[in-house]
Amino acid sequence: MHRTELLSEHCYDRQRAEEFIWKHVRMQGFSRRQFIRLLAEGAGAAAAIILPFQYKVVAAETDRAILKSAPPELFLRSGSNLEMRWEVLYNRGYVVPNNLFFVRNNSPAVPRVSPNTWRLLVDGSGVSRPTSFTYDEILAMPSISVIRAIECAGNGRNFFEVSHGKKIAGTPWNLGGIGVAEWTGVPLREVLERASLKRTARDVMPEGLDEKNIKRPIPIEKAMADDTLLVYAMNGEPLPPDHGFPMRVLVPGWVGIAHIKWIGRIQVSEEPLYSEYNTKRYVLIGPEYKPNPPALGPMLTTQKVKSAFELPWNGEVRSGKRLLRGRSWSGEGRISKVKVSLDRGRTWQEARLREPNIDLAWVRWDLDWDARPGTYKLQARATDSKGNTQPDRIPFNDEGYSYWAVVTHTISVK
Ligand SMILES: Nc1nc2c(c(=O)[nH]1)N[C@H]1C(S)=C(S)[C@@H](COP(=O)(O)O)O[C@H]1N2
Ligand SMILES: [Mo]
Repeated sequence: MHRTELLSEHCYDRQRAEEFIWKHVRMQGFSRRQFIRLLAEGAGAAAAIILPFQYKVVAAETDRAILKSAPPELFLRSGSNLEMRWEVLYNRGYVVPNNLFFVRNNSPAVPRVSPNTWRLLVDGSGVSRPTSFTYDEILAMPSISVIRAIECAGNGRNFFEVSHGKKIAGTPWNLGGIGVAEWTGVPLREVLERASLKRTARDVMPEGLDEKNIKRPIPIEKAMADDTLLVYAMNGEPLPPDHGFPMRVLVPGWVGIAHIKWIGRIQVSEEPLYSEYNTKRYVLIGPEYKPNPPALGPMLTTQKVKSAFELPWNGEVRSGKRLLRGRSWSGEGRISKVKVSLDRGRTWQEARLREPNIDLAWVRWDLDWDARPGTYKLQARATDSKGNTQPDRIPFNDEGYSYWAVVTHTISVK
């Protein structure tokens, strides 16, 4: 098969499926000719006859685009996506409760999966014993809980319009495409090892059961990290349907799209894996970015350092003494410093950081503010533990990913 053909997901998947089935029929003593005949009956059918488990991921029933209630005072809705309103965090704690957590669905509907029939298939050239797990089998494995952020790569997209004067198609996030939760699950490493992970494994591609079968590869090193999890609980509750029930992956620090929801399959490969989500989308395309074949530009991996105020956009607050609050975060570490300006960057004050300050999650900060009537141009600039500081301006990219420059938040005090 030609290289270009492998860029088509369909060709690629078909070729992989055939290789996989061929390996198994050979193990069971079938001849090449019998294999070809089986293929002619359809790869799926062949797989069902020979394999002790279903090759194709189980089909899922679909439901509405979003299941949780999304009143306009809590969320900004855009199609199948819900943006968190930052002001709702003002009187909350460190984690974002499940009912307030943002939602980003690429497929038109939430798949409904029964934990009784659900299976997770781990297969591909990178494992020597393809294995399928039931819900209960995974629940019975040793689990851990970690507090981490999930943030959409497009979070902040709207600000490209402000900084570069260009409106970009795609979910119009302000900065509410992020949330922090406590995630409970089994280290992905554990699951891969139970399928006899090969030392030569290179890439790991979790695949969703939603209509678009969303999938995006991560390198084996990231898949084996202590806090990369197969997640089944969120803030102490079973993972809600909108967030990937029965299970999703957590890939700390990485772009939201890496955290595949409604997972049905994990392909492990000795060869680099590609999907349109790391070749055509979720890559940086623009005058200042070079193509990165087979990807159209640099692939997005870790999230940048950013900040937001716990205030409504273009909102109003009553005059008086108050705590001006916000949060800052980074996909590369924890936050070491936050500076705040009330006058669009003319003068700066250092904000007080409040515990906890967890790596790859966020930190809450505040500043005493004697808010007198008038219009304020608030800015916050964070620095993370790797020394990355939010810049004033970043280069444009066509899809509007990764807006991490300082944002001006206008507030009028009445
Ligand atoms: N299967 C599947 N997984 C998915 C998505 C999707 O559409 N389908 N969206 C991704 C994107 S783009 C983001 S930002 C996060 C959002 O997670 P949340 O909806 O739980 O907040 O899930 C990711 N995982
Ligand atoms: Mo996303």
